[in-house]
Amino acid sequence: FTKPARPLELATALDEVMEEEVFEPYRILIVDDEPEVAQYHSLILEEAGMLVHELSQPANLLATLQEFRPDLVLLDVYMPDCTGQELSALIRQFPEYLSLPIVYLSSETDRQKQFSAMQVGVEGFITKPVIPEELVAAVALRAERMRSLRALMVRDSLTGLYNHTTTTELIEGALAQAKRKQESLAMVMLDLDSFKEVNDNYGHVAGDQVLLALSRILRHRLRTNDIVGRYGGEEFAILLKDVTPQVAFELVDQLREDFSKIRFSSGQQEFYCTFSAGISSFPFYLRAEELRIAADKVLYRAKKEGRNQVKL
Ligand code: GH3
Ligand code: MG
Ligand code: MG
Ligand code: MG
Repeated sequence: FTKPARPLELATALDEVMEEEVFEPYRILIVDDEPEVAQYHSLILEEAGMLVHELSQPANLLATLQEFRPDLVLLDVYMPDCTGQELSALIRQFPEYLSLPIVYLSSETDRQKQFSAMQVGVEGFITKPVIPEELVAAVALRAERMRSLRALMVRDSLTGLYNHTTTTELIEGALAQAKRKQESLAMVMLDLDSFKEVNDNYGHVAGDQVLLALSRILRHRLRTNDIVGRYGGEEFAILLKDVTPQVAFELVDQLREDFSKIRFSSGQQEFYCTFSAGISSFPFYLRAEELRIAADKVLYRAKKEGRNQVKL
């Protein structure tokens, strides 16, 4: 048999979308009591394309970490008010900063002192004066590792979409923003139809392929600003920003129709798969939990009335 061209082309186009990642510059925080020293290091890193924030007042460290969200902290060891060790120990008290790379940047050349300074969970020691290439390489390597680790923590491993926890957090944030900007929002709860049967009839691997195809089409079609998460096993939560419920409906219904045309195969067998979706909206509902419950209720109605449909 010959397969129609469309699903294949679609699959390839979707693979390309998955490959392309937007590169965000590494965010580096430099803590040094001497602004000229910080500026010099900052310049080297900025020239390598990184985004640098300089901090000369260690007292503001925690607030700065929260606001700037660095991928790595470059820490001076000797400062008038406190030592680098004390600051590292402080940072490591917070679970969310346990894996944040901290690297000392100091003129201390005494090995023993370097070693004891690193006892508080610090990743490395770069001695001043720095060799620019070495500084860039040491920082880039660790910042990249931090990025990968973060990606693992926020995303679902099968689909690459946001996981349940991240989705919930992002939706809360988007809702707060919509309130400030007085914009509308639509929340979509989407669930694959009779997915247990898909697994039973075609196997778990084929089921995973369906999940992947759906997540790809969602990522491909929605705006980068929208939030798409794998909320549960075969359940997805989507938040569409600045749209009316009607526009959201049309968009999701088109997605439903296109997805239902994707042909899947398992061995010699071929099959199609559909989803149902329920939509709720802000400002009709004001809280994230209310939005989710409302969308869930509408989804339930879509299921009861025959599946493969989107309801408002
Ligand atoms: P409905 O149309 O009412 O939603 O029926 P359903 O069969 O989709 O719903 P049900 O909740 O009974 O079954 C969901 C199935 O999704 C069962 C579970 O094995 C499957 N599933 C959940 N996560 C995964 C996964 O990661 N991979 C695969 N292959 N299947 C999964
Ligand atoms: Mg100093
Ligand atoms: Mg289902
Ligand atoms: Mg379900």
